[in-house]
Amino acid sequence: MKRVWWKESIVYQIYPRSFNDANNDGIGDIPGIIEKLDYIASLGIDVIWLCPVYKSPNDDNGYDISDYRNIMDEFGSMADFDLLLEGIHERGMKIIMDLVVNHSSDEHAWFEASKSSKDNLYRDYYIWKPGKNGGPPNDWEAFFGGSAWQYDEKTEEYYLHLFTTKQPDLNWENPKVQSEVNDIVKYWFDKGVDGFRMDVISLISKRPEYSDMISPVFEETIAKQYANGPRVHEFLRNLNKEVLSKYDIMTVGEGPGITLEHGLDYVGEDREELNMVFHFDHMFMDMGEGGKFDPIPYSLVEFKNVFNQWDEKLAGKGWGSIFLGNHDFPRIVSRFASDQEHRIKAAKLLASMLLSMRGTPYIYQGDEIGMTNVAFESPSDYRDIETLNYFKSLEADNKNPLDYIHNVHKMGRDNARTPMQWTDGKNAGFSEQTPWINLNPNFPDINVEDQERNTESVLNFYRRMIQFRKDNPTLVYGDYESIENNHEQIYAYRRWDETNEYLVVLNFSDQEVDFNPIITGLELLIYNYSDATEDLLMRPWEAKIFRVN
Ligand code: ISL
Ligand code: CA
Repeated sequence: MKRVWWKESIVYQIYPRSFNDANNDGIGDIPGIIEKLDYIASLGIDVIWLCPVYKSPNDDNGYDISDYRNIMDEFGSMADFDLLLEGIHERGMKIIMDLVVNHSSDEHAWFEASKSSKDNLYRDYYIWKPGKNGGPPNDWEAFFGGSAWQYDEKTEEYYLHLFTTKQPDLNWENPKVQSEVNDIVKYWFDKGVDGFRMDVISLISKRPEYSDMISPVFEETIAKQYANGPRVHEFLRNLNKEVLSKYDIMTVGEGPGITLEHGLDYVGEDREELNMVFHFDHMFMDMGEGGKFDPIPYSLVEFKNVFNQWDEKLAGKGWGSIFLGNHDFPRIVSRFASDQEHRIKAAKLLASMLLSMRGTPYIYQGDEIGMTNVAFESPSDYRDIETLNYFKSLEADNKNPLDYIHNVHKMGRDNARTPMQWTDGKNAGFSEQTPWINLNPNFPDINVEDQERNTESVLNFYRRMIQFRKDNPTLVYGDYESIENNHEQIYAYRRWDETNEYLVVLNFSDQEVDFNPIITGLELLIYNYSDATEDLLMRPWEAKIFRVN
């Protein structure tokens, strides 16, 4: 496998609104990030992925952009951004931005022009269709509920929005839209940014038939109808040829609907499209028939299977990304491990996994201290548009949101959006002002300051694990093979190359497990119980990494 920096990098994702508030208005901002750059560097991070900071009316917290070349007022100014960029580069780190070009904000000048008349120059920047039988052009549903079409009285047509009504989809069939995107990307590269995470890039090419939904199961409709449209690869190859290929940058495409079958089409080394994708095969495993807010338990066997299949598919041909959560999903320790009595061990176990797999690891802010889900009591404590729409839809069905709030406690996106817990002081050191969203009340127990002082903290475990990966390129490039795939509690795998071999054993359960594969010559290197020994009698949430001699 060809050696390149982005394969060897460890990425840290920042959700600016919830990271650190420097001017004390209750909202995280760019100067707040600058204050914490030494902290991020101290973890051993190579690349920061910054969620959107562009001008936006914040219907979807910055994923609705009204100006791609300016900074959101609440986050600071372009001068602040330039300082951030400089501060990151000075510390030997890189920065990737979020590129949200499946849709813009309805307050973008393009859309304002587009909706003003049928014959204006920007009409075809978006997707407009006449209605059918007095209703929308088809029965497509939006990701966050309701029809994906919005009627506009002025020109008497509907526009497509796969997300909220304030996020109209751009029309990539229009070559002018493609060249606008090229120019935006070039603008940021010329400023010095080191790459992009591309939001819902799997959705940019629409199937021209616009036929009705093919399945009542929304996931299936996404995969077979919304995603991987006929021209997506042509669009990405053009972007690559015109802009990406001219810079030493990294790209990671986000993709609902990017299944095993499609992965290599995006990231195959011969494809000249993207470096990596985020697929969601392990992100939808615990959603029942009713979708996101109908959670079901996940099975470890299935979870391992997802990682095994993807690794096998990409091996030698493309590169993977390893992540367990982000700003759209529950906290990883609450979702895939345990946030009760074993929380600290469980968080370290997940760190052991994230940082020992083949593929570039992505750490979401707060996971490095083991932050957990939050259970707000009242629907009015929630801020996320997806969650608010869910409450609205319940009310529309004459149901009481309070009877369903437990689903939001489990799955809601705000779980990952409570402010970063820096200290046990006022507002967890996030801000002097009441934050835009409530804190998780557990901040007196879970915070950076406390964990800095404790050598056995989750935070210091992350530091050790990151250093361990850096010292051992075998963990980056070496082969991967999982053993005992049908074991329901243990995830165990080997990583090896010509010179080294490691064995990772992770007990994903509250029970003690006597795990007995026949492997000799084990030398214990990394562990999350201070009195760990070389045997494989695995205590609850115990993690061990061995050298195999
Ligand atoms: O969060 C999800 C479902 O609850 C995902 O399906 C998510 O909507 C999807 O992965 C796309 O996410 C990205 O684009 C959205 C934005 O709201 C998310 O924050 C972003 O990560 C629209 O831009
Ligand atoms: Ca602020």
